[in-house]
Amino acid sequence: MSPAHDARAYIGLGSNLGDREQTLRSAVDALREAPGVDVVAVSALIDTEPVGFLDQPRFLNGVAALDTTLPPGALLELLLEIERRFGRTREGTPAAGPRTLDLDLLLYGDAEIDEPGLRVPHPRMHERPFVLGPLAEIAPELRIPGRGEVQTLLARLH
Ligand code: GSY
Repeated sequence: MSPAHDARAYIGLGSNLGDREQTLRSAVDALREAPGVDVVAVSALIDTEPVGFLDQPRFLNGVAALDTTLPPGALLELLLEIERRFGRTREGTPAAGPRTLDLDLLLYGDAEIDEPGLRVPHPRMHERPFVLGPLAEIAPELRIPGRGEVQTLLARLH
């Protein structure tokens, strides 16, 4: 059964190790099966140049929209748990290095949260083409609280 609609959240999807597409599709399936989560849209998955730490394989990126009854902290815990299920380790690896799976909490409704380990909107999403492109595809009217319209932010990057 679909959850009552408490918040529309957006999740960044990324992978640059192993079978990237299989991992991202399976991670979205894991989200679909999670209690309190209703996946409402998934963007196309796009092959992208690494940004930031350049000496690593190319990424496959996308974005999912979901309606959730989970509060933001519980949603973040779910994302971290799914990352671990797909072999993501954070210990002993560079923070910006290769990863089997990245699930970033980008937006949680209009919420602006700045707590240790939980920053929403995601602090770098407004400058990342591999986030803004897929977001513009599935939510062209979306505004990022404190930053502006996704379409405008994306146009500025070109
Ligand atoms: O959380 C973002 C991880 N990441 C990516 C990514 O997902 N895609 C691309 N293209 N470059 C990246 N650099 C980092 S760090």
